[in-house]
Amino acid sequence: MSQATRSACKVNTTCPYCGVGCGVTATMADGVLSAVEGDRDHPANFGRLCVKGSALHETLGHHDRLTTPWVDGQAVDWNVALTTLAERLQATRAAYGAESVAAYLSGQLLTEDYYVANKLFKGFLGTPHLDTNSRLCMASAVAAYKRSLGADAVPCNYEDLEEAELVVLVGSNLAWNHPVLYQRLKVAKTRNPLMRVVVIDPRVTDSCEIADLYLGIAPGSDAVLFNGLLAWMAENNKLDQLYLDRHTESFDEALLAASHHDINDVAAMCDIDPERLETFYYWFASQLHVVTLYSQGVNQSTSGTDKCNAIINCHLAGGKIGLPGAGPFSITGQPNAMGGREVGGLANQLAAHMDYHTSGALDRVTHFWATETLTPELPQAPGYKAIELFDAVERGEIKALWIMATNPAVSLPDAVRVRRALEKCPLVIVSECASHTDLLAYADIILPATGWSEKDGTVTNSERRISRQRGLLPAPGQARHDWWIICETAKRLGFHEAFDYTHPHEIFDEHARLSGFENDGESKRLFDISGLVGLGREGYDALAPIQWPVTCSAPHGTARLFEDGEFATHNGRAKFIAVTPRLPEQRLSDAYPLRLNTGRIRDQWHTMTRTARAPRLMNHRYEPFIELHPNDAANYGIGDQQLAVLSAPSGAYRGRVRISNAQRRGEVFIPMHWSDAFSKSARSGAMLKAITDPISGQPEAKHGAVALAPLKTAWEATLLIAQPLEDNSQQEAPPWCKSDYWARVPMQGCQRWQLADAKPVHNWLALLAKWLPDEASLWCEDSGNGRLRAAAIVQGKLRWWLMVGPPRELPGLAWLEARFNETTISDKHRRRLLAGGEYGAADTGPVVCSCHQVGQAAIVNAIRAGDTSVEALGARLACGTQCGSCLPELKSLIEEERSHARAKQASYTEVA
Ligand SMILES: Nc1nc2c(c(=O)[nH]1)N[C@H]1C(S)=C(S)[C@@H](COP(=O)(O)OP(=O)(O)OC[C@H]3O[C@@H](n4cnc5c(=O)[nH]c(N)nc54)[C@H](O)[C@@H]3O)O[C@H]1N2
Ligand SMILES: Nc1nc2c(c(=O)[nH]1)N[C@H]1C(S)=C(S)[C@@H](COP(=O)(O)OP(=O)(O)OC[C@H]3O[C@@H](n4cnc5c(=O)[nH]c(N)nc54)[C@H](O)[C@@H]3O)O[C@H]1N2
Ligand code: SF4
Ligand SMILES: [Mo]
Repeated sequence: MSQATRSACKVNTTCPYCGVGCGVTATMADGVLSAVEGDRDHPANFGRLCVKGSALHETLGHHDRLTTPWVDGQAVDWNVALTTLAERLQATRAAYGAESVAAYLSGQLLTEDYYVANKLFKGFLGTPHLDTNSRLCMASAVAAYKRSLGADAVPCNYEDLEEAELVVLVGSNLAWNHPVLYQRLKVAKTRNPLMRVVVIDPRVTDSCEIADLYLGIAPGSDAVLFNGLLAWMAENNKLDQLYLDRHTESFDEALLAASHHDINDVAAMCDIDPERLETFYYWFASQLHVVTLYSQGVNQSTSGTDKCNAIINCHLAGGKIGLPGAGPFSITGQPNAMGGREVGGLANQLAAHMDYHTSGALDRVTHFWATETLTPELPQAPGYKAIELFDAVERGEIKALWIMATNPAVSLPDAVRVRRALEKCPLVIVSECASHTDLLAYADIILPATGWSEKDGTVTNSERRISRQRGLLPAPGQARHDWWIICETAKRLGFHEAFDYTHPHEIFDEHARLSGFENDGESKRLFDISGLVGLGREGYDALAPIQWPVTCSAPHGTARLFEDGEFATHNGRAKFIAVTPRLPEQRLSDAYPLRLNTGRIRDQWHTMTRTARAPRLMNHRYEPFIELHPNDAANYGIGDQQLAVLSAPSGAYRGRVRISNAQRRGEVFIPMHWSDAFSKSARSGAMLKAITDPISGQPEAKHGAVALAPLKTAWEATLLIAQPLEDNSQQEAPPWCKSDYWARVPMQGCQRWQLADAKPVHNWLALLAKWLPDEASLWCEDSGNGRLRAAAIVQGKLRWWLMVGPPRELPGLAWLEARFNETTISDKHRRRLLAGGEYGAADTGPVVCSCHQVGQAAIVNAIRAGDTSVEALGARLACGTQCGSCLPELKSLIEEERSHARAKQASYTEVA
């Protein structure tokens, strides 16, 4: 190959994971995306990436991708798929009316995809039933901003976090879920020693690493706490009376509702120490530059909207908004949850930040989309929000449902019922990239979509910043862009002219025009990007990150909103909301006595369809788990690392127990990531009731009620098996999936299966012969204690390796993983195969630093050898020196070792 074709080029794009929206610089060489690094000029991250972002290039490749459309289980070409889709949609509408058709979208679509989907369903199919997974995520934050500030508008930006004197994290594990922002905050705190950080979360998280004060509140008690703060500010003369008079309304009502309890009562209701509470109140009230950053611990609640408003109330009361370093900052989860809201992709919105009841909106949008002559006309009122939508599917009212870029069979609460509803629905259409998701089993029509690195368009991050995602690689097989799929369907439905786009820049242009259309005077909307109209293909391709609004008076975008105290309400005043705190609706009982908290882990993204493709991201937490307080573990007679089962009326969850002082007593935490594609029974969505906030419709995903019991096991085993050569999308589940417990862990060149069952196995070798085509070549058995190790080598290649025994007896698996990637196993390695490592090689333990694959055992040994700072550990082992996501965990390991050493010292002193 010539030198010229080898030359690499760098292209800037945006990370497709969290709402931080980091700029990514991709290195392209010979048509291959060979490396990624943080874009140094992107204002969200200035060159940083977290562990997920920096593994993006490891998640590519065509394996396990959908590459062809399917109709009724048959692979078909696009023409057949689209024609069938259009015919069936048309037939459904003709037989049952426009409102029998619905769409369920995702904050992971690009703005252009979202725009055409919204336009097709609401504008041309005339159905209001189009909602999105942002309902599970941002709906409460949106509703609260609208009630109080008059628009769904995040006032702050990332620099405000750096300029604040006090940052309050409420229900946000920023260190794991918005890691680059967390790193920025951490650096700012080092630069400004006066800056304080408060963490409010029932769980001690890695974000507590930088906390000056931690309030481990009772789940669901946030509104009590912030109401208490409002009352305390009033009592202690900490209100900004001038701001209240000039820029707000309804303060008295809000204060009255907040003044029912004194600080001791509030502390008791939140189950925290009153002195710590008062410290927080004092800090908040005495600083002007306060940012309260909140996320799912607040939003995912049946009173989530009120909780957000209780926070906003305190900011308004102190005039802590519209200033550098101040404001109520709802941090966005998905990469484009904000973009979806901009186009109007929620069931209660119409389009472009216009609601159905917004004065003149229906006429304006009808006019803009030129839908005057259509029957039916635009829907006249809001449609079903996510939970209601699936209820309507179950009732048989919705007959055709198109789901794009989300996996409701896993991520919706009461997911078992969702599956029943999908089974009953006559037409389920799924647009998806991955070939193995739980949802695909329910689809009549499957449409293969392009994914990150292939798609072209825009996303908006948490600070209202619009950035380009750029298409770098060709689509695998017949996969197509989501906007193309939607527009081709629209054309086949007869709407050729309105959907005749040739490139996403044309869609973006229309979206920008609509945002500025009749946007003045009485009908002024805050969301206005008319300054980006007419970019053309070149301007669009070169578009640099920019924060909306972008208008002729703010052509370079707007960093901060409401600086003049003028809000987007009808009279320009921000409205205080009177909040009456409510407890979680899912109540504990004798049968279900434990509070279930669900959330995210550092290295995985949602249902793992993308992050599990990078084996190194599986090493931090490789199995579904249940985090449990030591006293609860003792009460239930469950040891650390033992398997256990949680049950709820709607389902069960099996995972490995992690005993942890980070949990409060009576509360358990499980990750939201595992689906049936990765484990036997570990879907958090199956454990939650589908109860929602009456205003936002957001479900209560943080407050389930469950029972706990040990999982009975006669044996546990770990099986490593070479990757099947063929794509296994159509294969049946392997026989060991009949075991009571399994979890699948993709590794480099092999798959790991963790297995357990209650029935004893009397002859393992006979069972293995049934399970696996290749016979065992080596084994050693200790039947006395039920242990076995075995392996199969075929033509010099390692085919599988098995250990019967608890996983804590496993050797470090990196050595074995390397053997699966060898064409021929050497005699020397063959002799060590059952041991699973070189003679005397130390086990490195579970991986803590994913970037450099450094294990816990190695870190603990280094600490014991005298490396008592993260810098020293970094110098010796390189851990924590790349993305920095593991630094909190390194610190807690150092801390743990210190307290072990202290405890040891104390016991020696006692003896002496
Ligand atoms: N690694 C990773 N990062 C992600 C994602 C991912 O899948 N993986 N997903 C992205 C998305 S879509 C989202 S929405 C964000 C979510 O980001 P976060 O909101 O930070 O994520 P969660 O882990 O769901 O929940 C946050 C915290 O809320 C706490 N909590 C539970 N109940 C309460 C309560 O009653 N009060 C308070 N104050 N806290 C409570 C939990 O203990 C948890 O630590 O993360 C984004 N970033
Ligand atoms: N128990 C519990 N449940 C929760 C939560 C919780 O904290 N606890 N959090 C909720 C929240 S905040 C969220 S955001 C949701 C997330 O939940 P989901 O949206 O269901 O999760 P994902 O795995 O991100 O699903 C996205 C799907 O789209 C596919 N995909 C990726 N890119 C594209 C694309 O460009 N086009 C198409 N067509 N497909 C694509 C992916 O392969 C994947 O299957 O989960 C919610 N559910
Ligand atoms: S912080 Fe979020 S946007 Fe940035 S690299 Fe990590 S996952 Fe991507
Ligand atoms: Mo989310």
